[in-house]
Amino acid sequence: MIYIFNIVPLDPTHRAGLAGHTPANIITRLAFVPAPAYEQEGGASSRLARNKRKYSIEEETSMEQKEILANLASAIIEGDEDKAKKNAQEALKSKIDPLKAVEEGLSKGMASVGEKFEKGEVFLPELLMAADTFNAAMEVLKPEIEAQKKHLTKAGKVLIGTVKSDVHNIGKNIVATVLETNGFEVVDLGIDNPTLKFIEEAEKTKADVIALSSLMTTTMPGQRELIDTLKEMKLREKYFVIVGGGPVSQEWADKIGADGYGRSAVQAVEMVRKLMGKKKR
Ligand code: B12
Repeated sequence: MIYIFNIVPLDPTHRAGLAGHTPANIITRLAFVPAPAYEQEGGASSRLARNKRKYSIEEETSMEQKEILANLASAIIEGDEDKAKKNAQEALKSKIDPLKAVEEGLSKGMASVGEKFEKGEVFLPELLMAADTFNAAMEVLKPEIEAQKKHLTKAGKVLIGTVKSDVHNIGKNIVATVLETNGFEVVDLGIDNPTLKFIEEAEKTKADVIALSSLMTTTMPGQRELIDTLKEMKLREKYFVIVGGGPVSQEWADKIGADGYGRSAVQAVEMVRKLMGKKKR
C-alpha cells in the first residue's frame, strides 16, 4: 500500500479556524490518504502534479465539535428551529468560531436541502422551512459574529444586494454582516434589485464597491447587465464590482468583467480589502 501525504492550500475559512495554532500542531492534522492505483502510475513530476489536487487536510475539530456541526446541518435538513438554536448555542459554548458554524454546519445542511430539491425529494415548503431554520440559528450566531467587529476607519463602503428577480438573501446577509464586522460600511439594498437601483444607490451613497449576489442561473445575467450598464453610463471606472452566490464562479466573474468573485463571506472580505488597497483616494 502506498500512502500519499496530502496537503491542500487552506481556504480562508480553514485559515480562520487555524488561527492561534502552531505549525507543529497543524501538521498533526494532515491526513494520510491511501493512493488509488492510478496515482501510482507515471513519473515523479506527474505524481507531484496529481498530489496537488489530491491533498486533503483535516481541521482540528474535536469529536464534540464535529457532532455539533453535524447537528446544525441536520437541523436545517429537518427544518427543526429548536434544534438549530440549541446547537448554535452549543457551538458557541464549545468555542466553535461562529462563522465556522455557519459555513461547516448550517450551510452544509442548506446545500443538502438544495440537492434534495433538485432531485424532487423535497419541495418549496421544505426550502422555506430550511430558510427559517437557518435564520433562527443566525439569531444566536450573528451577535457573536458582530462582537468580533474590528474598528477600522474608512475601510470602504460596499453597496450590496441580490440581483433582480432573485429573492434569496441568506448568503447575502451573511456577506453583509461579515463585511461590517471587518470594518466596512455596508449599504444593504435587500433582494430583487433592478440594475438601475444599484447604480442610483451607488451614486447616492458614494459607494466604493458594488457587491452582487445571485443564487440562480436564471438571475446571474443581472450581474453582467450591471457591469454593461455601468460601461454604457461611463461609470465603470468609478466602482469595483464583485459577484457571488451559489452558481457564480471565478470563470463567470472573468467572463462578465467583474473585479472579483468570492465563494464565501470570508473571501468577500479578502476581495474587498484587496480592491480597496488598489483605490487611490
Ligand atoms: C433557501 C432556498 C430558497 C428560499 C430562500 C429564502 C431566503 N430568504 O433566502 C426560498 C424558499 C424562498 C427559495 C425560493 C426559490 N428557489 Co431556492 N434555494 C434555496 C437553497 C436551498 C439555499 C440557498 C441558501 O440560502 N444557501 C445558504 C447560503 C449561506 O449560501 P449562499 O447563498 O450560496 O451564500 C454564500 C456564498 O454563495 C457567498 N455569497 C453569496 N452572495 C454573495 C455575494 C457576493 C458579492 C460574494 C462575494 C459572495 C456571496 O457567501 C455566502 C456565505 O458564505 C438553494 C440551494 C443552494 N444550494 O443554494 C435553492 C436554490 C437557489 N433555489 C432554487 C430555485 C429553483 C428556487 C425557486 C425558483 C423555487 C420555486 N419553484 O419557486 C424559488 C425562486 C424565488 C426567486 N425568485 O428567487 C434553485 C436555483 C436553480 C437555478 N436556476 O440555478 C436552487 C439552487 C435549488 C436547486 N438545487 O434547484 N429558495
